[in-house]
Amino acid sequence: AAGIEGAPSPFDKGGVKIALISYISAGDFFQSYQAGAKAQANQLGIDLRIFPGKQNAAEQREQIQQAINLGVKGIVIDHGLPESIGDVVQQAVDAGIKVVAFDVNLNNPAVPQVEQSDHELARLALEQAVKDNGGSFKAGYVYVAGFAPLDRRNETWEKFKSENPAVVEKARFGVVSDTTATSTSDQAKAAFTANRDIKVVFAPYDEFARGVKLAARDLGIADKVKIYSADVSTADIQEITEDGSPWVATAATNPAVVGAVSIRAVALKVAGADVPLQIVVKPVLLTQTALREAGVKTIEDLAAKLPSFSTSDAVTADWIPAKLF
Ligand code: SR1
Repeated sequence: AAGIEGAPSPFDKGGVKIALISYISAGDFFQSYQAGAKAQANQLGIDLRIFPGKQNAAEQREQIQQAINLGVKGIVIDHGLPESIGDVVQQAVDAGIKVVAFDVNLNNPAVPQVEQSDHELARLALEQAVKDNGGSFKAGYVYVAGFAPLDRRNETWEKFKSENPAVVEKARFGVVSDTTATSTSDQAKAAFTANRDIKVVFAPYDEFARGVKLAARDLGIADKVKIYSADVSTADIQEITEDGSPWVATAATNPAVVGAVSIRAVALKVAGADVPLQIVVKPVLLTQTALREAGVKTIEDLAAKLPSFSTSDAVTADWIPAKLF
């Protein structure tokens, strides 16, 4: 890959090897995240090595070791379980490799973390739930502990419940696997069947929301429940806006932008620039009503209507092209 004129070393020469090591690659969010990372890497002449995630902690650990042996200059760790990778990440840092994490708390002062302001994201979705349903309802909640973004969103859910004592969590369930939506759907069916008074489901991951929607449709109760989620993709927009959909709002960033920001952060570190320890990409609230009224059918439509959705001014520099796509 060609170097960039006027860029600091080593980006002036091009071909800088960077590894993107994911814990999860399946699903719209992660595919779009990787597409954004690739697009930004291409613009910076980076030789990006993508290690696909298979929800396997041992494999992710091994991939970090492989990246160290490949002689990469930087590594982006996209999700993961801190307890299984913390020591190999430290090995990378000790070898002089610049590391950036996305949505995994490595508690390492040498490793900045990119995140989507998960507290705000959860707050936006829950405020909409109160607007639509009032402050008193029986809820289902989808959560799997151990994933940094879900843990942060959970902090907001717990705070929300303590501030809204008439919101009662009747069932808690969730699975993160290579079949997240269908496995969550099976659990949602059991939860709905045992708790017929659940009217609102907080499902702060689009694969969770998709599973809950499937369960509601299969049980014939799609007109009796409302789903509030995180994340957005073209497929999500179609599911949200279709006739009779119970999925009524989501709070989301553009995952491609988050991928691009992750690459920029590691590139800046490789170039010797200072990068803040916490790098935030802000979410927006997208309601079913607003999407329908604006005729938004795809992520591209959304970006056209909401220009701020396609850009982030987080971690940038004059030698980094401002426009991603
Ligand atoms: C299993 S964690 C899933 C979440 O990671 C990213 O933060 C996405 O927003 C998704 O909701």
